[in-house]
Amino acid sequence: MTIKSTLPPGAILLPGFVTVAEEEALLRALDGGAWSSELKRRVQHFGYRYDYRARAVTADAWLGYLPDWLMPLCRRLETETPFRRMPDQAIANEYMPGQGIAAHVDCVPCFSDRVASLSLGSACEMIFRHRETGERLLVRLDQNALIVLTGAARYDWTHEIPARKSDVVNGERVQRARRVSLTFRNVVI
Ligand SMILES: O=C(O)CCC(=O)C(=O)O
Repeated sequence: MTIKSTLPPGAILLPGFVTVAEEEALLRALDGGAWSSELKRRVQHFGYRYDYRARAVTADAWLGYLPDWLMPLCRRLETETPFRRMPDQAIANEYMPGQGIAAHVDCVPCFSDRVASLSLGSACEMIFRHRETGERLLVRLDQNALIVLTGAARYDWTHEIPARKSDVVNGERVQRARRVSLTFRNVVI
């Protein structure tokens, strides 16, 4: 069965949110930082540490303010996107070919009502699944695009990235390359 290619209600996609030069600078800054291998994919946490086991952010999880190099992007999230505020937490995820992220809704008691994710390095397919009806939607997240999840997309649909080495895009098999995402949130504690 083919999956409909459309955004779930409440999801807003902003293609080309950063330029190639900005993308390179963000990737350089991330690769100059300390990637953690606590999961199958490597991650970096900024602002607050998210505890994957407890599925929680605790008050003692504060890591400090978001780094200066993220500030221009954070200001743009506040003024130019439906995210509409300064985030205080960010997680970078690195996906090598074959890696993905399991279906989930971002922790509801931990994070506020908006989540924004920027795709760097390459594109990917994100699958949304309605928590009650099981309906599935396929969304292509292009390199340098930003997706903002609000409303139903934030709460009523899970999102996931299938762990695959290639995807079929417009009928053609495309090998995956390294993708790094930067996901922004506001902690509620
Ligand atoms: O890689 C992405 O764009 C999504 C990341 C994500 O869903 C998460 O960090 O919870």
